[in-house]
This record gives sequence, C-alpha cells and structure tokens, in this order.
Amino acid sequence: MKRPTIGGSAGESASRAVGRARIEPFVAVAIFAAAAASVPTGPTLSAQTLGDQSSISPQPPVAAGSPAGIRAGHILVRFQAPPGQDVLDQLNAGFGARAVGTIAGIAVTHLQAPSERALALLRHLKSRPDVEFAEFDSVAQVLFVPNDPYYDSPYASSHYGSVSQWGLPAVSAPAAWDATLGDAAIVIAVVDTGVDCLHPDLNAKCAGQQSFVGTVRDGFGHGTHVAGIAAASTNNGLGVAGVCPNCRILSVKVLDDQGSGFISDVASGITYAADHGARVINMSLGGSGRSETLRSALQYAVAHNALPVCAMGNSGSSSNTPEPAYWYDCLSVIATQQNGARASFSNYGIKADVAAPGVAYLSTMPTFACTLTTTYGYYQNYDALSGTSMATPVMSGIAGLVLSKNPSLSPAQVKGLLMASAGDGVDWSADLAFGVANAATAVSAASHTDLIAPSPNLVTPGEGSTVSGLVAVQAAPTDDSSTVHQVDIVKDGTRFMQVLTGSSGGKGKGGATPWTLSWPSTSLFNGSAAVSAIAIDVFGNTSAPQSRSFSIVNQLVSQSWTAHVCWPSTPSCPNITPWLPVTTGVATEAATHLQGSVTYTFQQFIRISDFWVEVSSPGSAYYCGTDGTSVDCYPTVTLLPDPGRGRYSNYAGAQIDGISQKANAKEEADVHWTLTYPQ
Ligand SMILES: [Ca+2]
Ligand SMILES: [Ca+2]
Repeated sequence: MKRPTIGGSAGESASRAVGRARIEPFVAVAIFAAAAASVPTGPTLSAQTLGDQSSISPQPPVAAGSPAGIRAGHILVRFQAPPGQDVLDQLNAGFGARAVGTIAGIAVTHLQAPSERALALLRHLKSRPDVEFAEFDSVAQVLFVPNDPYYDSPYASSHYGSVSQWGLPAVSAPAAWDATLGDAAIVIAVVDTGVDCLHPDLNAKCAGQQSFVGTVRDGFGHGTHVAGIAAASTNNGLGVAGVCPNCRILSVKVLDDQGSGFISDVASGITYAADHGARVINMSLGGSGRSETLRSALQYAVAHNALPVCAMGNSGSSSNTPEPAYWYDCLSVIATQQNGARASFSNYGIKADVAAPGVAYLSTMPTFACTLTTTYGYYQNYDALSGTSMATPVMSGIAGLVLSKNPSLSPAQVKGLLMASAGDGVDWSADLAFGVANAATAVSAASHTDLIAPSPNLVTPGEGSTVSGLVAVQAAPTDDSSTVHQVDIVKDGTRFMQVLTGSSGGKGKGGATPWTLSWPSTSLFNGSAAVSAIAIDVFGNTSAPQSRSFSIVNQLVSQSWTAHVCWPSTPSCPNITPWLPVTTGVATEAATHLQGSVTYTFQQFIRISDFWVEVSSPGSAYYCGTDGTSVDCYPTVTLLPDPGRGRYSNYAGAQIDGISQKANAKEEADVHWTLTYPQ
C-alpha cells in the first residue's frame, strides 16, 4: 500500500516542512486521481492540543491532526472578547506571534508565528481560559475531477461538442423554468477561484467580485465553470444554460490559481458573501480539517439568511467527509452520472443530503488562458468537467430558483425543501442520500401555507440510558398539517448517524419499520453522548433541536506496534514504517485513540525531531504529531469494518522527521504506538 510521505528538508522548521510537503500530494490527488487511488486520500485535519492542560509543568506540545494541509505557522483563534494590545504583545514576546488579520463577523483572529513556535503557541492558546478555540489554519482545494480515462464517465474527451447539457433535464430544470426563471434579486455567491465576469455567457450575471487571494481574476478556471452551471445567461442564443437563468453571481475568490487555498480565506469569503446579499453560498471545495473557524462562518451565513451548499468530495468514500460538507449547516451534495447512479469518484454516506449531476458537465470556461487550459488541456470558453464541484452549483441553482419563487424562505427551509423534493420524496440511502434533486418539485413546493415545524419525538435511546453495540434508534415525529420528511440526529455540528425516514403510509425503506435505524455505538468512544434530534417536514420547516443524553459502554480493543526508524531514511532503515494492518479485527465502525512514544537512540546535529503516529481507513488517514516524545490523540478517522477472511480495512504506522542544524545530521529511534477502539 502506497502512503503519503511527510518530508522534511534540512534547515527547515518542522511545521513548515510538514505543511509544504503535505500540500503537494493533495494537489496531486486532485490532478492525478488514478495514481492516487492506492493512497489513503482525504486525510483528516484537526489540529488540536490534547492532554492535561491544567498542568503548569512543561509538557511536550502535541498536535493531534494530520499535517496534511496544516498551514505553517498560521493559527486561528477566537478569544471570548477581542484581544487587547497587551494580549497581542504578550503573544508576540512569548512566541513571536503577530496578528495578520481578523475574519469579519465571527471574531476570529488570524495569528502568524515562526513555524517552529506554532505547536507551542497553539498549546498555549488552548490552555488560556479566555480562548474559545484555537486551531491551525488548513488547506482547502477545488473538488473537480480530471477528465481522464480512469473514470467511468461516458464521454471520451473534453471536447464540448460531444457533450450535451444532460444535467438540466436530469434535475427537471426545464419544467421548473415554467414556474420561474429565477430573479435577479437572488444572488448566488461562488466562493471559489474567481469568475471570468467578462465571459459572454456570464457578463450580464456578475453582481460583484471580491478576492481574498490577490486579483479577482479566475487564474485556475474552476470558479468560472461553477458559476456557469448555477447561473449562466440562458436563452441568449449562446453557449450554455444555467440552472437558475436569472439569478446573479457574486464571485468571491478564496482559492489561488492552482485551485488551492486556506480555510481562513474560505471563512472570510463566506462571511463576506453573507454580508453582501448572497442568499446561496456555493462551495465546490473541501479541506480535510474540522475547523471551528469554518463551522462558525457557516453558522454566520445561515444566521444572515444565506444557505451554504457544499461538495461532498471526490475520494469515493463513505466516511471522513471533507469540510465544509461535513458540517450540518451545509446542504451537502453527491455527484451522479448520466444513468442516475452515483459517480464512482463521489463521496457519499451520512453527511450527504442530496445528489445532482456531476459527470461531464458542460459549462463556461474563462475566455483567457488559465491553469485548467494551459496545464490540463481543457478548452477556453466552454468545456466539460466532472466532480462534486459540478454537482454542487446545480443545487445552488435550484436553491436560487426556489428562493426566486419564495424569497421569504429561510436557509433551513430551503435546505429542507431541497431534500424533501429529491428522489422519491421519502427514502434516504448512503449512495444517493435523498436522491437526485428535482427542481420542478422543489419550485412547486416553494410557495405553501405550512409554516409550522414538526416535532422529532425521539423515542430511543432514552434520556439517561446506557447503550452498547448496535443501538436501535427510533423516533415518532409529528407535524401539524403536512408530512414529516426526516429526523436528523446531530452531534457537535454534524449529522452522525443515518437519517431517520418514514412515510405517511407507515412504511420504511425495504419494509423496515419507519423512523427506526440501527446505529453502531462503537463509532463514538465510551462516555456520555449529548445529541440533538431535528425534524423537518416536506416544506422544509425545521424543528428546534430536541436534546438527548445517553451513555455509551463498549469493550475497548487495543493493538500495539514497535519499530526502529532512521532519519534520513535509508533502504535498510526507513524513517517511516509501512502501513501495518489492524489485525485485531473491526466488526463495526469504530472511533480511534492513538497513543505513541519515541526513544531516540542516536542523534547528531539534530535541531528539532518530529514524531508522528498515523491511522488510516479506506478513503482517509490521520496523523498525530509532536516535537516531544509522546502523543495521545483521538483522530476523527473512524475504522471501517473488515471484509473478513483475514483481510483488513484499517492500518496504522509511525515515523520520525529530523530538522537538522547542519550537514550529516541523522537520528535513529525506537517507536512504540497503540491504537485503541471500541467494539
Ligand atoms: Ca447561454
Ligand atoms: Ca409543518
């Protein structure tokens, strides 16, 4: 099994080396997806300092999280109150940190410190009583899939003449247009790589352009394509049609000309869009983190009447969904192919809400040379692209149509209505969530008289109960005048188990009892779980959360490994262990706890040593690192069930990286690590 490597070159600080080296493979994943198939992709990033923070004795700083996409030296922090100059001076004196920005609306301060001090700064911030959260800034990427023969897309080349706009009839857009062509008052923000607002199929549609990363020009080409899908000029005798013909586009550039950017800029782009009249915020991008900054920005958008619409990502995985799609505030979109099935590259699973066309989607391309045309061979002006990046603006366009029909709808109502109008109107599946969107059904349901939210009435697990293994979850939702469509169980800002569904006829999917499901409690660690049940009716009316607390008690399984590693890596003594299978067995999806320690048996001219412990499951990997000698972290990666017969789904590993003082630096170490998980 190939693995991503974490490089560190002589003279570079730890986090800089890690950060830079980890960004490149992720770009490579986006460009050469077939080559990346054997690499655990979508590594999860959640930079958190764990351990006993009440202690005043010095402890090694621990970064739990993937180095994938950590932005070297950049930390996002929210204080309980805006920090005074004395606090900033203290952080500067202690850690060399300086404030380089704030994120409008959500009171997040962006600090930059020397890379080698960042772990210590993060640990300090997280120990302060006046800090609400602190985290590394992290990487976000566009989520298109390259047009190459390794995908089962039905088009043979990127020549647009051979591709029709199959996606519009697939979501019944032409029928929806009989009811509304959209309203210019409805603005769809494209938080992306910029938009070519001089494109003849877009120049009448741009409501504005803003950039958080240099000029507003779309030097990559992705944002222009996304914008055209949502709202290209339509019925103008030119080029392509957009899903919402009369909606306008607000271009908010947050990703650079390579299609890459940082969560801090994405968050700034979201709050900017919400502050500048966007009713829909399209995010055809993703990062592997679990950023409180991004979560706060999404909450801000919803509170300011804008619906975030987010791409599920292109790892073909049912777990470890990238953010922002991970967060419940997003309408999270799966990509489908022309036969209505899920595109093979599309992520799916419990974070997903709806599905929309995302294979060989023909749309606008910049009228000038950009990275997609010069580096990847796509055409200027118009071409077809594939990805959940393309499915997402289909949904944004439908949301625009719905809001054009009834602008008084809240973001939650639009989100609920789009879910309820998709597929067969009842069932949810991991593969397609509520199914392929239906613009005509959604628009026809936009104007209605039911404004009363249903009640979730979660039955089991009961308040204060103790659960283990597979747990029967049941609700008995009620509504005033229409029909309940779904009950979501949400924890920490994300849906964390399958959706509860039913129908007025009392039937559940496949004859199952409606409003029930079986949930593997091993996906959380033992302890108290506080969750919320949220019921949504067929018109999108969304209940207040019903709180429920219960306890989880499962058996804990552990497996340990030891290895001897060397830095720099040599053929006989690499700095990285192979991915080693978790052979103790995984029967139900399981939460993870990684602990590790390192003993350096030889060091010469070493300035800083990094020690990482890693776990991977299909579609994801997670890294916990320290410049000390031990790590103890709870990765957001879950282990997936083994296929059986001595075959394993999950792997673990460890590695060291040295930062040298001078030439001939080297070190050797014995490493020991343990993975613990409930079963
Ligand atoms: Ca057109
Ligand atoms: Ca109702």
